[in-house]
Amino acid sequence: MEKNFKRTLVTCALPYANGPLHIGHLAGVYVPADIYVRYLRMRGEKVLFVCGSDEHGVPITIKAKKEGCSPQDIVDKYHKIIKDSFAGLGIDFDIYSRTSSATHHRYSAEFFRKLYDDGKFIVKESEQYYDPEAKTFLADRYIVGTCPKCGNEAAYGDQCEKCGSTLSPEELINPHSAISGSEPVKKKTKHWYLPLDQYEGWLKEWILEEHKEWKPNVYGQCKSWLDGGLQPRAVSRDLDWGVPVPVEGAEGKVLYVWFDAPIGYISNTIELLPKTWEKWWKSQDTRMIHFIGKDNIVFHCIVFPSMLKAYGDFILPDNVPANEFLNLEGEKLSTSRNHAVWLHEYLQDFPGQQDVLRYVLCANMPETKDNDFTWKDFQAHNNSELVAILGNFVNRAVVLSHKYFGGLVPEDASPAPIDTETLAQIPAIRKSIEDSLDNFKFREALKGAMEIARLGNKYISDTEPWKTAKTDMARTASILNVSLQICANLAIVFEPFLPESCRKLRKMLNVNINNYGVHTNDDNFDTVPQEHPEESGIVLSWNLLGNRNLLPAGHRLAEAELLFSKIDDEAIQKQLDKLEEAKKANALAAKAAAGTASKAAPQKDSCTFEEFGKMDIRTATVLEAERVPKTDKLLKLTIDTGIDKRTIVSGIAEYYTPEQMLGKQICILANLLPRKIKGIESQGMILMARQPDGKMRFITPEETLDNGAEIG
Ligand code: B3M
Ligand code: ZN
Repeated sequence: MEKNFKRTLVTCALPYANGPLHIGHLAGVYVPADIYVRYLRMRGEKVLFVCGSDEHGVPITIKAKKEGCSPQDIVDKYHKIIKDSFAGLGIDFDIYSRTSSATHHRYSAEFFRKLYDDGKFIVKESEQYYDPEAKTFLADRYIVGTCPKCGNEAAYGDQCEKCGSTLSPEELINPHSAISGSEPVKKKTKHWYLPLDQYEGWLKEWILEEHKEWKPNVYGQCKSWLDGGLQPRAVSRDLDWGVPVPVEGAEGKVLYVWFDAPIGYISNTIELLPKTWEKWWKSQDTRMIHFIGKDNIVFHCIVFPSMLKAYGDFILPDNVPANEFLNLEGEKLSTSRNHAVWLHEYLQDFPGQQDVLRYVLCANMPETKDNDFTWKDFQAHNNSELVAILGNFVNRAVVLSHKYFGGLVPEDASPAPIDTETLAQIPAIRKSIEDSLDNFKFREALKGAMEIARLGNKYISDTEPWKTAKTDMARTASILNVSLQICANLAIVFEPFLPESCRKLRKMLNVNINNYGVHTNDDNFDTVPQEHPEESGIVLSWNLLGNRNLLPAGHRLAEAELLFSKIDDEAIQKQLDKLEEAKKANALAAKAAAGTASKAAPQKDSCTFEEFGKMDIRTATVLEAERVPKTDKLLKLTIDTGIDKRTIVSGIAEYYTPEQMLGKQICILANLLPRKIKGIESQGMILMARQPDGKMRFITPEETLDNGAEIG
């Protein structure tokens, strides 16, 4: 943090409001961002923490069609689920708004219009797929067909979700519109493009030269994009869900979702701070940090900065500490396969244990490479670290202080070497935690915090105040004083990582925290502690970390409360079973899909309506049935067609006995030219359905009809 800045704007990728969030999102983006913001605030920095739902884009409209509701219904539903999950996990944004808000629509249209008026776009005509029946252009996602690589009949025009191949609509076999089912045609359309190629030189300088400090995964991805050469990118789409393009003659067009979504960071700031938002976006002494996952790097490092640069007065991100992906039990997290731990379900299954998930996800954060979450590891982190070390130490210190000193902080009258040596280690640990956090190394920082808890736990185990209490109360007082000072230090150092547990810990210690960040209005950062200020004059903040005298002798403690509790094997097994069930359901679905995809006989050549109309298909009833001698497969049937009584020879003896046939109502092709089979004239054909495995069954009307009823 060499640069001289006065405030920090922290943004988190706006989650798509087309589904709930899972632990991958949390570990990749929101936990690190929240830790970082809490840390800065405790250091007394002014921070604005902005997020919201990304509510536009084609997937939302597809989901709405599938569920038979409007896109607005979809985003309303998931916006709420997502927002509640964040609150449940203590991810504490200053604003969590949405891109369907009026402010966002107005501001993103204004942003586009300014670039348009300044001549920053180019206009291109191109041929795009069009649904002639629904009279609408089709995004690649809206075109469905058979995957040329794996035969999946429900592949999208941009991707096959079964085999994971990236596709273009041209590659699909039998492409059809997801809206009407008709075959798409190509049609000319006009779109606005941001000519990224014109920004390439500037981007190379700005990123590759001036931001060598960015994380290697981020820098590397930017470099490979820039080395590959940039192309103009369309910023509009033919779609009816989104922000309408604010230009005449642009009916039926909206801003491309990746154009309007990052503007959501700005419009959400405007919504919160209508008068002073520009200070956060346009003054050089503001530092902006984008927290995102690795799939969003190009948009945040290349596209959005180019948009901001094109506009003019905006600041650019100072850093974009993108993470890699989190896997689950050794496999990729997958929304469509339901291989995920959903946050709203976690919060239900583990009430009050949000910090455990924050802790485990931070300990396994995919900072430099993809990483794995397993439920066993989750249990181990909880039981052997949070419960056995941090929780156990705090509990012993507070409970013993109540037991021997009536809940008052005892006096440390005669410090022993072990006391001073233990406390003396904290400042160095603090230094290394700060280094880690300043460089977005959250796992390392968490390890540092845990080191202080280990230190305390070891100290109290080594000094055994429950034993000294029998012989030496002065010594016991010193030990518990030191232990409580360590507890107060823990309340500071863990606040960014485990906010709910630290709230409990502060309550036990009867202290407050100054996290400086709470917004009351446009210009006012409230620096007054928010918690029970009347009870205690003690206010913790980051700059006190390492201090040996946070709690004065005589200070009253509140009752001890357990910070963490053991998670048993049963709870873990339940989660593993849940994943296993999802797997089984997937396997079944895949089997069913593979069955229909590969085994069903290919469709025959097309016939015309007239050709079909020539067939005289009727209901009829079997009057007599007998085997045709010397054959295995043939039955001779006498049937009543409603027109006449006639004979039909049919190859169904493998599937039906003559007795089973008597009295059955069936369907026949009545006007098939007669043919001789084994010397018998067969006058028509019985309609049968043949399964891929060869099994045959009659087509019979749903209820008995008159014979001779016409079918067609
Ligand atoms: N909604 C994409 C994603 O979740 C997206 C982020 C927008 S950030 C401006 O991957
Ligand atoms: Zn495929």
